[in-house]
Amino acid sequence: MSRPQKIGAPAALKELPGWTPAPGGRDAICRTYRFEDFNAAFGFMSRVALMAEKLDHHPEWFNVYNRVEATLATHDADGVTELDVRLAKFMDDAAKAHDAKI
Ligand code: H2B
Repeated sequence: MSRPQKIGAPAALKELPGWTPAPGGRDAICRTYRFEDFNAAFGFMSRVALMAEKLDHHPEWFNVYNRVEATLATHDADGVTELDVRLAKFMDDAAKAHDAKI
């Protein structure tokens, strides 16, 4: 499968309110979501996991109870691509569906 070209975090972030550059100087974007409880957070993660498999594009993420910290980058491209923008938008929509507080 051909992988998308690197666009870089600054270009991607113009399309993604709520997302920020990942710390540590790597070309990646991140966002933290907070939900009502673990059930809502894990429901969100399940929804995103199914899409990640479909896209063959997977988030780096960390969950504690109602909080999900997500980092997106395309490892094959060594940076941020349109695939990350696509997954980020899907995650924002899914977060709304699971009543994310942020
Ligand atoms: N996810 C992300 N975020 N970046 C990748 O480059 C990537 C991936 N590559 N998921 C895929 C899987 C690749 O490792 C497999 C072999 O297709």
